[in-house]
Amino acid sequence: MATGQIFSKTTQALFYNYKQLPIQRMLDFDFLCGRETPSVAGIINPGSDGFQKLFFGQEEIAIPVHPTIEAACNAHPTADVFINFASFRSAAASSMSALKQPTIRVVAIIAEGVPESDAKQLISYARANNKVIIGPATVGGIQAGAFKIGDTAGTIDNIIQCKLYRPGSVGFVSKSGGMSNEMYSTIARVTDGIYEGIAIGGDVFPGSTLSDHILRFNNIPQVKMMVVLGELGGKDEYSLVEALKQGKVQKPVVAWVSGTCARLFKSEVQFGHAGAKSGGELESAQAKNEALRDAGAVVPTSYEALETAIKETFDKLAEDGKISPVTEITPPPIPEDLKTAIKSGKVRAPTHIISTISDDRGEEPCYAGVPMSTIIEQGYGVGDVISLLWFKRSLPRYCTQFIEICIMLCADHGPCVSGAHNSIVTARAGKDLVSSLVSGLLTIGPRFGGAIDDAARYFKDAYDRGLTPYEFVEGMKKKGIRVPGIGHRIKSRDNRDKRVQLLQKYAHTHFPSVKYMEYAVQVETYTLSKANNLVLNVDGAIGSLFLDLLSGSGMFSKQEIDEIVEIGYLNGLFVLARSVGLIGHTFDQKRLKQPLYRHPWEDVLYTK
Ligand code: Q5B
Repeated sequence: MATGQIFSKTTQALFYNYKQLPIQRMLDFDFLCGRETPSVAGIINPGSDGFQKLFFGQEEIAIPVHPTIEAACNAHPTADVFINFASFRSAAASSMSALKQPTIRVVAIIAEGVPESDAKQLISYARANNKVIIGPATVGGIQAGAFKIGDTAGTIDNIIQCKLYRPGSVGFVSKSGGMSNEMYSTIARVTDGIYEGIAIGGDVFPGSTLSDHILRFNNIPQVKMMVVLGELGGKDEYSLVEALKQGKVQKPVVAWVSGTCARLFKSEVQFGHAGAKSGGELESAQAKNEALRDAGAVVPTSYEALETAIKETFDKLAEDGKISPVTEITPPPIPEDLKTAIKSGKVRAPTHIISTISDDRGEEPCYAGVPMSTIIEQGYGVGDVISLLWFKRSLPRYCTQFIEICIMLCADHGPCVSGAHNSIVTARAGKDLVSSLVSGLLTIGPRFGGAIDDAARYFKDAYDRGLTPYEFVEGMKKKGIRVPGIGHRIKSRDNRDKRVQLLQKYAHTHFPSVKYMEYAVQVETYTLSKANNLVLNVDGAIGSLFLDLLSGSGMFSKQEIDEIVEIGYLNGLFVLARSVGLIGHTFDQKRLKQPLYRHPWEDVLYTK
């Protein structure tokens, strides 16, 4: 393993797997320390590229995202730390690939549960190539005032409290990441603070060991003393014992191996880390503490006494003039995220969207206040869902059934109508489902399927004003407007539209009143006297009957009915229904592998 410093105030890292929070925490730490460049040079998000927006102080910065480790290393040749947030399944492969990059010097592996055989391969490759691994199963490490890995040291408040924004004189190494947070606080209380802190991780085979880091700290002039927090299980601490005995460590070492309570258990105990289990006597916390003490480390009699031992060691160094006083600085405040500030009630911000029909923030989505489980458990149908999302209320069953009938009757009307034709031509041009569907939907308008709203508007106006069918139709003619809802290309007096008859029959049976529909039939009687195909068509039947539904159900005020007609809700029924058919036609053409459509010349009148 390399000796001395592994990080500095200009160190930059590549971050593997996009995790917004730890990256933002690194950048916040950078800002706190007064770094000029962000410590994250690039993000590797396998398979995707682009940029990710994050904050550097108050400014937003765009950090490049790369699809592969190689691409990231090529783009950022000075970034020499690889922070691996891959899952335990892919951590080994991605770490090996990073170690093989000539630009990468340090690899931090966060994942727990990396197979031991994989860890051994990584370790042997790193040692042979003079690279440093921190982890697996680690939170990472920190060089105070310079560089921090991921979530190390927790929140900004904790970092400020532990004075990690500026260097102190203590080198700290532990197995546990959680305990390292606790120790940063302890060390800040009784010394001038941390110079560098590393959590090597709790696995049986850590990428770098306690003694690796102690020997490294020994070579860093700014580190004046070292603190080690080991734990029961394994023999890692004995390599430190050896180094101490061989006089390889010249600076004071305060050490404690936790897990002395294991002896209170009758059988073997496994603590939180994979490596922390009470094995033979040699692996016990007591034996390791004893050995460290014998080798010359300052080892207290309990964890509680560790703080005093650190203090006494530090005070002695200070008395001996080996520690120069740290220049205290006031770190700049980190701007609070808007979300956090809103949550704490400190600020308020205007919203950009207002929505009243559905809410997905709770345990389950709600449509107009009705939870999804109620919709399913109480057997709601599509009509009920439409009634909740369009009309924001639960309509009586006869109304929602009418909506469902409209959807079923208008779902399709064969391949020759405008919409289906367009979808078919589009599908045969090789376009995708959405394009084919939309191409069909775009034909819906005043002549085809989109006459329901206008039918409702004109029939309502004429009926409410008490116009006779004659006055209404002739008035429309004078204005040059065809009566919406009247007329059909193939349906006629002698070839009635079955859909219209079915809708009328349903309404006669279930609706309290069908006054608008009866008026539309009177209009039809008049238009039929002019031409055979001027029948009440499906748009006209739905438009007039929906007026009856709205006014007869007692569920809508007069003002609400006017608004529904004015806004134009009712073409939505045809759009929704016909989408079913247009999708069907698209699938049909694709299933039949139909070639590109070309209209025959003989079907076109070429004229000048
Ligand atoms: N005349 C539907 O016309 C059609 C008149 C009229 C007064 C009228 C036409 C029309 C209003 C819009 C409407 C919905 C274009 C139709 C639908 C869904 C569908 C479709 C499918 C499905 C048909 C001949 C003479 C002229 C006209 C007069 C025509 N309509 N007068 N009021 N409404 N209707 N659309 O057959 O004196 O000779 O000049 O615009 O409600 O889209 O199945 O295909 O499910 O997919 O082409 O059912 O009625 O008749 O244009 O040759 O006119 O009748 O002024 O008189 P046609 P034209 P004149 S349902």
